[in-house]
Amino acid sequence: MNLNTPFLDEAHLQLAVDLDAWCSTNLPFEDEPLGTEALDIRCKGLVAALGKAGWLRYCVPAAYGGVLEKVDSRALCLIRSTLAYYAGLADFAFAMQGLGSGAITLYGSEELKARYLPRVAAGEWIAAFALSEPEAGSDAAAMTTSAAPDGDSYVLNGCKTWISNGGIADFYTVFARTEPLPGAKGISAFVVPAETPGLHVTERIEVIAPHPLATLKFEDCRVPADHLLGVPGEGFKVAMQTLDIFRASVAGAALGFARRALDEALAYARQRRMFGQMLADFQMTQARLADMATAIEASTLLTYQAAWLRDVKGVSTTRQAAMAKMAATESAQQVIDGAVQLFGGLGVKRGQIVERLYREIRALRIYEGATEVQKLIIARSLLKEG
Ligand code: COS
Repeated sequence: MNLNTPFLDEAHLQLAVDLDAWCSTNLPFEDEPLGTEALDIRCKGLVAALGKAGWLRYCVPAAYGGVLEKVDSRALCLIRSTLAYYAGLADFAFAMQGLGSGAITLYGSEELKARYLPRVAAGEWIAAFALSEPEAGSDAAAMTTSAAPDGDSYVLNGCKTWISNGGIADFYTVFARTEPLPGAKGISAFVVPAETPGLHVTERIEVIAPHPLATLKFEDCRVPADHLLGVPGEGFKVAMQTLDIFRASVAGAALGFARRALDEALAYARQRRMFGQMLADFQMTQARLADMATAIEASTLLTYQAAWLRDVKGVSTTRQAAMAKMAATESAQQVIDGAVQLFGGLGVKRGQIVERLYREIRALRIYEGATEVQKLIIARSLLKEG
């Protein structure tokens, strides 16, 4: 892995080496199709293992059990990249601890932070982020889930879907309307413990690269007012600011998948004989490998630049995170497709690493804001500036 960029310091490089060593012994290649129950067990096991090894401590600040004073965007990207290189489900388990607790780190009261973050860091409690609804995916502000104030609590009603960790989470960061205002206005954010009466998991969703995913229903689900994150009515910004951090980390994961595909393609091209020579001897192969490597390096720079701007410059990185997510996920799809093509028939055979990568990369171009949403974000930011 070429991490020779000005955006990473010595501690990051050491983190990458240490995590790589851990992954190579703790994350063996596993790809047998799992039913919902086995998948849940595998995922819970991964969260526990990542917690025990201390990697989840990068998801929270030092004051609440973390390694670093502030959550470091570059560390998140590096960790996701390394985990994704070995096992998509391990990357998923790590990412969701961060995304599901990110709004607590940013906006939680002292009590909420002290209660939730150390347990997230230890891998004891599983976190989830509940924003999307059946009629509010890309258009997140179209959500209709309501949270009506009632005494010292809020009563939630509505439906959330595509919720990662749905069914195994110990708590959900939920976005709901506290006032009947249009669009992004009037939305608030809450921490909702999974055992809260009125919160039901109504459907488990199966996808091409399986991970726990569910639809949730809220029926008169009463949440204490002190579970509010930030100011009532400002929840949309809470969601967007959380996504600003984790979109860059999606780019990190895409880099890991793409790097693995390139390594697999290189190894195969060196040992596959055809037409009296090695696959690697064909100029067409060489051109493909060159394109793959260059795409990865370009995306690496964009990704760590976005993370560095947040960590070091402390500026808003909405546009750069969108660019990094779009570029890294789109190019990783091309890189992995190229690797599958080099493998020929073997590339689509179940059990091959490149086949698994081909399924794993696809959702990254959709979740946490599809490529089309990232384009909107980038263009709006440019136009606003002009
Ligand atoms: N940081 C802080 N504030 C932000 C922000 C950000 N990154 N992005 C938007 N806002 C604020 C805006 O400044 C605006 O505030 P004001 O009304 O005070 O000016 C408000 O939020 C509404 O913003 P905007 O008008 O841009 O909202 P839109 O409804 O047009 O939606 C997109 C914007 C499309 C970018 C948003 O809906 C989105 O990100 N959709 C994808 C959702 C997603 O990622 N879902 C995946 C869930 S996790 S798998």
